[in-house]
Amino acid sequence: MSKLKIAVQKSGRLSEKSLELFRSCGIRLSNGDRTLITSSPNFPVDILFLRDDDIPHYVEEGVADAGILGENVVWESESNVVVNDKLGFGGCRMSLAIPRDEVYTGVSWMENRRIATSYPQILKNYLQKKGISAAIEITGGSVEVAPGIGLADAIFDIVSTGSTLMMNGLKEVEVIKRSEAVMISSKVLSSTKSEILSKLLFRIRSVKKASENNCLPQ
Ligand code: PRT
Ligand code: ZN
Repeated sequence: MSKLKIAVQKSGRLSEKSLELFRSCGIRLSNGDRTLITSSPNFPVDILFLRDDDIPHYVEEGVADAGILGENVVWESESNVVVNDKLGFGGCRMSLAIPRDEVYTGVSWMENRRIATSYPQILKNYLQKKGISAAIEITGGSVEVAPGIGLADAIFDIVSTGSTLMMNGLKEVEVIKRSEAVMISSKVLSSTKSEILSKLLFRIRSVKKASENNCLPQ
């Protein structure tokens, strides 16, 4: 029988919550370590554990049929997949930040500046839309240290509580997008797999609604 292959983050902020989502929908998963793949004994899904950055491409290519990841990663990849539902966890902002002591004069402050980010595509699209020309410095991790070490004048990064910015002497000046975990799927699913996905999304929506109405034990 055909199963729906769903990619989730192997180890990171969304991993536990993604697995919890399946459990809350009554989908049992074998408890083994997160090897590459695990299946469910009571629902036709296989779970694939991957780095989040690989998920859009794998879904686009049909290696996985669906995936759970931050919508920010989907935007950055500009991949051709369906974004189904927002899942209600992993919420964050994608913001521009500058050194605390700078006087911010609006987005034109960014003109001819260097902005460090690990989301160059989203930033490029935003700057283009605003008609701002700036140099984008692509950094893999620890973007927030870039101004302090003289690599950039500003950063574009994910913010949730704001404490990372604060600890690095930065202030948030523009919120460009708001992201959260989403379910994506391939544009070309067989009818059986589409049906499984619909059933899964129906369960997810019911669980979400029930918890919003506080009818489920938390
Ligand atoms: O290994 P892999 O590539 O799979 O994981 P990753 O390291 O790329 O991603 P991970 O696990 O850090 O984050 C997964 C997803 O969680 C992101 O793509 C976002 O959709 C979402 N998310 C939610 C966050 C945050 N909140 C968040 N606060 N991702 C990262 N952060 C980081 C941010 O980059 C910054 O360094 O936390 C810091 C800011 O947090 P505050 O609370 O100090 O503002
Ligand atoms: Zn990643």
